Amino acid sequence: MTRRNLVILTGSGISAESGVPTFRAADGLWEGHRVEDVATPQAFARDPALVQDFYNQRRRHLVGVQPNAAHHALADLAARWEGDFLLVTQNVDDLHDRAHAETPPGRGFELIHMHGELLKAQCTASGRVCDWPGDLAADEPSPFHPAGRLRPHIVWFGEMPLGMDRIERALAACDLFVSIGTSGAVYPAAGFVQQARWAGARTVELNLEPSLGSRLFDETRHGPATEVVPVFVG
Ligand code: BJW
Repeated sequence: MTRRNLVILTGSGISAESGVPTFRAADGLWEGHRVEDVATPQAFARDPALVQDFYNQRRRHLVGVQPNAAHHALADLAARWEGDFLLVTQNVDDLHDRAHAETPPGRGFELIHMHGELLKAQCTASGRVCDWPGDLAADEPSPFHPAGRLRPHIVWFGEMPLGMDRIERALAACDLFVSIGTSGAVYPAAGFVQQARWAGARTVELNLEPSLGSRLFDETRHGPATEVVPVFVG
């Protein structure tokens, strides 16, 4: 692993063995709802109580889970990596944050939660973000703006993912791109491998099974993240 500019993309598969459900597995439904039915601005407008409840329950669950060997392996890698290391996670859990807090990373390290963070809330009027203040009600008033409400700080379908300028710059300059635990079903993240290839990067997939874009990777290793990630990072 001598390459300089590293971009790692993670998805829900990396947190699966911590006990956080993935989205598109058989058990990926929440009380019978597809993620596409609760994770949209339209769903929030239609039934804010249902959507707030979906996220309140997931926050409560998150408090009881821990980072696993795959999160820790990436934190160890970040601590010894000498070049730029951008970790882009689609996950809204805080398991990478906790793993990296235990093993402080090198100076070239950055973590972007491109789909937001469960433990934060956002004002619908001003866009300001705050720490999760406890369970949110359907019409939770915003502390920032009299006409605003607090919504989950989550990027829903049809909304612009976070940090895209930084991610695009890193992909354009990357030497090695590694995708871990994601099905490749959701864009723009699913297109990152192609952008990395255009930049001339080597591309590696670490996933339980071949993803939708598996053929775009130079190397694929399939198995549980807690096994394949520690072996890959060495
Ligand atoms: C393991 C494992 C183990 C299991 N070890 N592995 C038509 C065509 C193309 C695009 C579109 C389209 N129609 C609409 C779009 C755009 C849309 C989109 O992609 N829709 C698709 C459904 C087609 N995207 C958007 O709307 C995004 N915004 C956008 O595009 O803005 C415009 C834009 C323009 C230009 C530039 C940039 C932007 C926003 C997407 C928001 C996604 N939000 C969600 C929910 C919010 C978070 C939450 O509530 O928790 O984010 S959806 C959900 O999917 C979540 C995830 O982050 C995301 C990705 O899922 P992930 O992580 O890949 O999970 P799974 O379950 O799919 O896969 C898990 C994988 O792990 C599997 O492969 C398993 O095998 C594996 N695995 N156990 C290793 N132990």
